[in-house]
Amino acid sequence: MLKLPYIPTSEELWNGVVGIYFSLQTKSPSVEPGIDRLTRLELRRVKEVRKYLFNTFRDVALGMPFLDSLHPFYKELIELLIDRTMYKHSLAKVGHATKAVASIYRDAVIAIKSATAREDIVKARRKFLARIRDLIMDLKPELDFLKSAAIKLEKLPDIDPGLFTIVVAGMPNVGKSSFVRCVSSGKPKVAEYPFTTRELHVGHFTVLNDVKVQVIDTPGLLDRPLSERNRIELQAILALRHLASVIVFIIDPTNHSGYSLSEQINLLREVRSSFKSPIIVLLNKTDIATADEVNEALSRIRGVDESLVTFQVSTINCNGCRDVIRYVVDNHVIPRMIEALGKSR
Ligand SMILES: Nc1nc2c(ncn2[C@@H]2O[C@H](COP(=O)(O)OP(=O)(O)O)[C@@H](O)[C@H]2O)c(=O)[nH]1
Ligand SMILES: [Mg+2]
Repeated sequence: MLKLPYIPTSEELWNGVVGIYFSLQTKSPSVEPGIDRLTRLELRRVKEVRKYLFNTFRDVALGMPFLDSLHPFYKELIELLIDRTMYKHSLAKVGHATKAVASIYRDAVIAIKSATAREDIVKARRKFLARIRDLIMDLKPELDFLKSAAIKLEKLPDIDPGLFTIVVAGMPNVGKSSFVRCVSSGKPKVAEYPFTTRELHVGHFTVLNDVKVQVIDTPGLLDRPLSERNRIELQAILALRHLASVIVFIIDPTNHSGYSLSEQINLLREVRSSFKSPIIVLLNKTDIATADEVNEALSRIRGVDESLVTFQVSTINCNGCRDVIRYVVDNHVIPRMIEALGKSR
């Protein structure tokens, strides 16, 4: 999702510098060149080194994401993955290194231009390369840190936080994946999610001609009590609140999922108190649920919150799923678009 620059190691940078020196040679090495030619060659070398390091440092310093301008969902996940202070420090240090390169270059140019003999040039070269090497090696901890940060950032889930997003929750086996399949136009995509062994399953559908809606199944995240989570896991789960325009919470009123109604109601209660997003509750498996099971579930749901909107569906054949989507579009997608229109001109 995030497009990241390549982060070289200190060794790679140094090799790059040495490579520039070797690739720039005098045209006919058998002839002993005069001091003017040596001077011109050496000036070209230091200039190329400056350009190479300047571009590389700039690409790293400006190419890595600027935390404060990221969507809060990504920002929260990134801050769980990497040390924010070290990240900012590392980028600042690499950015400043462009200035140090410029100053080392200026000194070298003066020394090379004032050379009157071959030895003066060799001396200027030694000094230039030693200073460049120190600069590069001094950046080692920061470059290593940024490299490992980039590897972690690449694993962030590939989703569009700007889309209207339905987050699907509920205990295992209640029919979450089936629901996502029912409403998605294509095959849901899999996105990695840091801190959990599982992934997100991301589906899409289009409403109102061409408004894209995203529906995310979160196996392993919103399917067991939040109170059982460790701190990091919990934060990774709660980052979803920046994403969830609406939560669809699925309950299996039959005993087929292996989880009792009470366990499911407890999770619903937790999700309701941890997320600000509106919640729509689906009673699933109505193809096999008895009237008693449905009524019992409905009354327990009302016990959590009188005003919760419920739908009865059967995701095995997608019965009722269209009604859910129509409800979400009419009551949440359209109002949000109208609100967004009001903010623009
Ligand atoms: N009878 C019945 N079974 C269903 C229904 N929806 C899902 N299932 C079954 O319940 C099991 C779990 O479904 P799945 O969508 O994988 O649940 P998830 O773990 O919440 O993602 C599967 O065996 C489904 O076939 C339904 O509406 N009726
Ligand atoms: Mg599933």
